[in-house]
Amino acid sequence: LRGGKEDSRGALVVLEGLDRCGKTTQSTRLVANLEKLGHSAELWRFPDRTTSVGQMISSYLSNKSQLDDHTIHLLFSANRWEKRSLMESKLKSGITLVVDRYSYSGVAFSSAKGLDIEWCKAQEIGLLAPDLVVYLDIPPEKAAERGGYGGERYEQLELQKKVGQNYQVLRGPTWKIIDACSPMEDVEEQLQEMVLDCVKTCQEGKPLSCLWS
Ligand code: DGP
Ligand code: NA
Ligand code: NA
Repeated sequence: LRGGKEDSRGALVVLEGLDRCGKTTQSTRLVANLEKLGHSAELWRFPDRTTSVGQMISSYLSNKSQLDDHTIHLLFSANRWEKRSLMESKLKSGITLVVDRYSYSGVAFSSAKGLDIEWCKAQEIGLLAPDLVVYLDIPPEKAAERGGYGGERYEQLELQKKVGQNYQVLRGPTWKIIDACSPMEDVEEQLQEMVLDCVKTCQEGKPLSCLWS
């Protein structure tokens, strides 16, 4: 019986975009707004730098260590895999997860460095598929102007341009685009509206699926 209470679950919502598009601010506000409206929600982010794999990633991003491009790709992917079962149990217990970056970052950034896109995607097969991907769209030049980049490895205009092109290739039916150059309050409002819709269909029993669907 589809739509019964036993099928009810939280939504898996992913925010994607170039560095400095506003993802972190918006995902934080979104979770606070969802909770205010009585939904249980958690903010997650990838890379999750708190795990031991995450610490290797963090050290690489801050240029404290060097790794082969394939190796770091597999670490980013492993960092998502190590959270998969917790992710599934949270969703099944009715918690909506708002995730700041996911597999799309993995593919968009690594293929921008020259790795084969299909090889990049293959490492993500079987991870949970988001119910909604919101892309905060900003021209790379505008993002670079926003208070300057923080100096991490990928925060360079030429690379970000390629990342933006790769994101376009990855767009699919679960994607919604928001103009990240709009006033912050407008972005917040549009995002909340999209997510509430998605939360509702998941409460009604939309089945979980896996990447790449
Ligand atoms: P953030 O903590 O959101 O600033 O992300 C750190 C940086 O790592 C950012 O430039 C995006 C990049 N990134 C995130 N996920 C992946 C991934 O899976 N693979 C690669 N190559 N880069 C990623
Ligand atoms: Na960053
Ligand atoms: Na990641």
